[in-house]
Amino acid sequence: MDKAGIAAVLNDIATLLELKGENPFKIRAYSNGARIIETLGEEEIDRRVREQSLEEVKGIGEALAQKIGELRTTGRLGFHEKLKASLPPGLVELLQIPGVGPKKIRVLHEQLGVDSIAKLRSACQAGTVAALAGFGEKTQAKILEGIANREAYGRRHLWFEAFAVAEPILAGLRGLPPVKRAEHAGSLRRRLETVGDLDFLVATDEPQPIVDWFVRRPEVKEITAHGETKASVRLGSGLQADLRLVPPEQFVFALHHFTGSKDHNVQMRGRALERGLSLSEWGLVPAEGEGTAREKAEKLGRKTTVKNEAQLFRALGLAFIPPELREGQGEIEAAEKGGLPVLIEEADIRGVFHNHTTESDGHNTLEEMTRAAEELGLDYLGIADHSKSSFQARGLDEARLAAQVAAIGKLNASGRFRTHVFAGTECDILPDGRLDFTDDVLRTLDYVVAAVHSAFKQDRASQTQRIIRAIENPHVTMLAHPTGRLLLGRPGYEVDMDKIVDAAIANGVIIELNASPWRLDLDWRHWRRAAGRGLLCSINPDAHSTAQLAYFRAGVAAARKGWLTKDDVLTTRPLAAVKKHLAARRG
Ligand code: DGT
Ligand code: CA
Ligand code: CA
Repeated sequence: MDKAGIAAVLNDIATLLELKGENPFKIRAYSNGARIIETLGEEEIDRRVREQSLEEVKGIGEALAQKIGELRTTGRLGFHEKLKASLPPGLVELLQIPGVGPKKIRVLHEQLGVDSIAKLRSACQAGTVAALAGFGEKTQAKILEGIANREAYGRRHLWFEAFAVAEPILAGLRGLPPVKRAEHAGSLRRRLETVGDLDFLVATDEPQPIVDWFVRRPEVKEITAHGETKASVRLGSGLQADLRLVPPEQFVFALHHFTGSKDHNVQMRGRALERGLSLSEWGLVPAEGEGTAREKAEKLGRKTTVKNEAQLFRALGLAFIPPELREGQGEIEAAEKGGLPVLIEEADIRGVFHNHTTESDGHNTLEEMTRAAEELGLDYLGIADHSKSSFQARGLDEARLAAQVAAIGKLNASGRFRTHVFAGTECDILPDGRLDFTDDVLRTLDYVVAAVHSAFKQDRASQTQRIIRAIENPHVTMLAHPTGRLLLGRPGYEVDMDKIVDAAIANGVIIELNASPWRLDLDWRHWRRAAGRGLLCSINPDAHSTAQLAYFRAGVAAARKGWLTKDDVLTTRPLAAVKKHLAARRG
């Protein structure tokens, strides 16, 4: 078992022991052990298990060393399994309800037989929780509210929407006089496709007025924590936001720490230790010597020479790692070797493909879409309305498509807009992999986006074969949203993405990065390897209105997470080069 797995088991043991009411020192030994194991290298763990020298690591006692050894060599731990079996499985879940800690859970379980969230809700509704010693009406009401909130707010939020909520808050923070610096952190700054909560970080010597400003924002629905250097609130949208305030000299370290990801941080701390340094939210200090990392950092205080993140990375022999890449997926190795990509930027985008008009299910006309694209400064706009099989989206038949092609030709010839319009189609891939239009029809278009909109439930092999058949059609320029997933909605259909990427490369077909914030499909986790093998990307907003053309920004964020450079993306190329690419494709 790898160290992340071992740490997870140790943390789980700590929680289970807490539920059993075990001695706090014993509990802390396990949670400390989990933290320590994450800072060790995998090779070091192997060596120490072999040499039975884990106990020499500070904070790991004999009992813990034996358990880590068992997990490492067998992947299981008898002690953990017995402990789990001794508690009803629903008890652990109860920990997720705010205001319900291990102590209360024990009482609820012993006195009322509560061992699940559903039973806890019934007990509250029946009023029996309020009657317990140490609970009362207020606690009971709070638990019920917590259960209701968990259902309403327990979900994650789309990055694009969360970012729009966060921007004015950040601007507001930056405008407050005592604020020296303010940034987003967490998954929002890393531009993960969904975020759990918003994280804000502020550098200041005078935290109180800033905390007060934050909790009094009009969009705040509930204050969940209100401290001197920290606050948490629930916003109207159900989104939770955390604010942390630190002294200016600590800002860079806190920013790096609270940006995460956790995996990235664990690797960075390990790297610091190899250099005799201890990296934490407080600072970068010598690992040896008296005192905690925090005490040492506070002693160094304003003398720290690290003033920005670039200097923090440099202090560990690394090039600056953009937040989007901080997912613990090889970015540190790349930064060490000077192998980080020069990531694509919003300003690199010259045009957008795969957009809809009122001819199918869009909300704006061809002219309105073109004007909006021009206002965004785009050199070209690709229209691709639905094809006839997508009747629910008012898909175009051959005659309406021909009329649209003529209208686009006329608009381009009129010279009314600086933005060139490409005529295309979002052509359905039929269940057997044939396309919705014949080759003779497809030939009349500038480009073709092939898309699955039906028969999602085919088995993996047939679905893969179906899509590959479409890719092999010489008229297909790009494949749309290759898994069909809707974030927070439905998972994608089953496909062998490696095979699809191979087929796209072999046939010179582009795969889109559908930039709709609900899709972001193909997922960023695939792009680094796919582009490395030669796959060309197109960042397509799939806009159904003029406002949605701006979705390309969410696409650029996802592309950056996928390590993509300007050269990996068709839509960074100038109009002439794109015309040439499309013409060559049509042969
Ligand atoms: P989210 O909010 O679930 O989308 O993900 P993050 O990455 O924003 O996580 P969050 O808000 O829990 O914490 C922000 C960052 O703080 C996280 O990326 C790494 C760092 N961090 C510091 N201490 C901890 C810790 O004890 N646990 C976790 N999970 N993260 C920590
Ligand atoms: Ca967060
Ligand atoms: Ca947070």
